[in-house]
Amino acid sequence: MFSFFKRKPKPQAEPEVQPEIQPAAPVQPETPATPSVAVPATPPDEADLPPDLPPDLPPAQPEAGNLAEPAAEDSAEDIDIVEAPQPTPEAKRSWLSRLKSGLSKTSSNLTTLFVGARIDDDLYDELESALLMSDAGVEATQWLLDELKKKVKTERLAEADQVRTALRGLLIDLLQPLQRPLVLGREQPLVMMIAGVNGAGKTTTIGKLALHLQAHGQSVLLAAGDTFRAAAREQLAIWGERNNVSVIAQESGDPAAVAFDAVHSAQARGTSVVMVDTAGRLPTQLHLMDELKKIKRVIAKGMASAPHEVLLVIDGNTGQNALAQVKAFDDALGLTGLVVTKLDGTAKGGILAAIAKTRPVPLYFIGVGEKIEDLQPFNATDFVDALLS
Ligand SMILES: Nc1nc2c(ncn2[C@@H]2O[C@H](COP(=O)(O)OP(=O)(O)OP(=O)(O)O)[C@@H](O)[C@H]2O)c(=O)[nH]1
Ligand SMILES: [Mg+2]
Repeated sequence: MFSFFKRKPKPQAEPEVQPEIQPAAPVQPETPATPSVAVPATPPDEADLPPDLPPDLPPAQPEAGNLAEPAAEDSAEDIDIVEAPQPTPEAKRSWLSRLKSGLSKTSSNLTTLFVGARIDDDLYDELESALLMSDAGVEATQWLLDELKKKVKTERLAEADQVRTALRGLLIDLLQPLQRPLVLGREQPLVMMIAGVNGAGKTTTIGKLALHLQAHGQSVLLAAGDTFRAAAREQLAIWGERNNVSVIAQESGDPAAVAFDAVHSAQARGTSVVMVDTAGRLPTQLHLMDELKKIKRVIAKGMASAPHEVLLVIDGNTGQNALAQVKAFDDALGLTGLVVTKLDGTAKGGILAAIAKTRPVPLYFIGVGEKIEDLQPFNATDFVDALLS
């Protein structure tokens, strides 16, 4: 496993969460939450939710002492970088080689054009085509070409290989701002909502992340917020059962209610991280986008500062459409991070440059396969080296 997250120091051991699948109470539109229950029945309707926690509910538990400060107030000294065991050189090579083979079409297009080339307009034209074909988009392509020409001039580059090295540096500069660690332990629970189009890899990513988080000493609770398909609920439930992670699910009904219930359960149990799965949807399905906004609002009714992370999962093979997805989901939800999956397939990779140039939402993780170790933190230098070697 790579060094993965940042987190605040955690003086207290967290309560153990037993593996279970816990159905939430069914939604009862006319009935308010029963006052006596510790973990409340899910509130019936957004309109009925109180502006703050109702007095009978257990408060969020910052007094647990370990996780109370918001990230904005953290100083660099407050945060420990969690050094996960470093991967063996073979494991890292294997992961990088899968990334490289996934991006091989783009890398061969980008690298062959420099072989034995003269630095002239033809080279720039070919580079422009290769970047556009890699899904980098017009804006990022133009920026890269302009900057590259400037560098060639100011640094008096005379060899094609030097131009390639200059391109590498520019790509790293462009992608570096996307490389950000997910900071753990800044809230308890840390609530993460996961959205994306159908089949992007949301549920699989949640499963992989849950195991990574557990490996970092975090207890995890999942909310099966994909209430459209029974199969989706079961996918998460079976996954949770196998991996000792609790799942809050509901036979049918409102995904916002499931999310709300999960947040309260996590507060009551002292769980570190809640991940809310959601059903896949296209940004053009406005009523479904409204439903996502409602889930977000209702989570905030359960815990005012939540959700702390709103992640969009993107299939790396969707080309320029991925950029449209980032814009639409960001406009609707205010994204805090991205996960790009399936970079082991036929992905072209340039889409990351387009995202960095037009909507630079942090890219926390990239996926290069279906196994748990196939999800790794995004590293701009490794990625660019996979693209240009
Ligand atoms: N090759 C490859 N497959 C992946 C990766 N991530 C997810 N998948 C596969 O993509 C398929 C869809 O994954 P899900 O996690 O069910 O996607 P989802 O976004 O939850 O789908 P819906 O809930 O139907 O919207 C599954 O077969 C996963 O195994 C990846 O990084 N590489
Ligand atoms: Mg799913």
